[in-house]
Amino acid sequence: MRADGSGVQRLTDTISNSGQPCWLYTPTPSLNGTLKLPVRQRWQTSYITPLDVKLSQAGVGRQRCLPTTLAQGVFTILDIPRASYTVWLKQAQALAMTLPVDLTHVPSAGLDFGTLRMGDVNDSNAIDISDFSLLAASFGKTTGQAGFDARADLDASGAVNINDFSLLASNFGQSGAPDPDGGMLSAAASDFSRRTVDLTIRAVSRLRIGDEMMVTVRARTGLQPIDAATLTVEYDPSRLEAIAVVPGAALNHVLDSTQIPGRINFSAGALETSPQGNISLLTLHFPALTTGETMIAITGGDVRYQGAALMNALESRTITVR
Ligand SMILES: [Ca+2]
Ligand SMILES: [Ca+2]
Repeated sequence: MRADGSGVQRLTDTISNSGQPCWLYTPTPSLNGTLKLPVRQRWQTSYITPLDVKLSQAGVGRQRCLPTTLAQGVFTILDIPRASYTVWLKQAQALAMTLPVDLTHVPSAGLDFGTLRMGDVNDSNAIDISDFSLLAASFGKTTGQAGFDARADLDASGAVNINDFSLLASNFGQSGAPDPDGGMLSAAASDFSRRTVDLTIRAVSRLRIGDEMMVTVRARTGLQPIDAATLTVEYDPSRLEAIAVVPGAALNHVLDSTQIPGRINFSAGALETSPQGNISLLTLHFPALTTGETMIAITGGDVRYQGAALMNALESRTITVR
């Protein structure tokens, strides 16, 4: 019985016809959740992990619970008011997910959330280069060592290594189900005084139709080391055609390289080294299709070192095709 007396129903005893009231216990529903944590072994302590669970109706959060999984990957939430809900679940290093549940007429329900998508090192509900950069900062470190960041130890092995990178890379670029309470967790505010890295374009400014132009996108960092970069390059696909995208050698772990006509998205990072100076991030090969003036522009980007945002300016270049 809850403090407000609900959960217990008063009935009149009709069997003995004594006229005395009797009490029938009708428990409020409970939820039994199951999930899998990739790479980790069930029945080991690494499977015990805190969760943030929110029950919402029509997109509005109604109840928040902070259960911890047992070693077999299950958790229970008791005493839930009878209704239908969307259950939003987040583990700090994984993307959030949702499942519907109807607890209107049942004493309990089971929900299988499947395998969590790991890689959200900074608990922002998105997996991007800020997570990669934090992982890179702790790469090769083990529990107890200076610089070890348990958030980057995605498989809870006690070491940040290539297994953690693999988990992050497999989910790179993805976001979790939105928090029903809205404001989810933004990454720590950046120190703008550290934003000193420019993304630049190196290309010939004039070429003849049919010529193949090589365009190199670089990070100009000065003495600032970097460990990850992401960028978008845009161009006019009626005038230029990108036929090859070649990653640079300095950020040698490519996390994303996708292209549609007119746009290239590219993300890469380094785990073992922290390059600095004039770093070639990628080289693009463009044959010129038509004469006239056209532009190649870096329209978005983010450069990181040990999680800190460093990007200052983005460059564009005008190209004349004769
Ligand atoms: Ca994140
Ligand atoms: Ca690990």
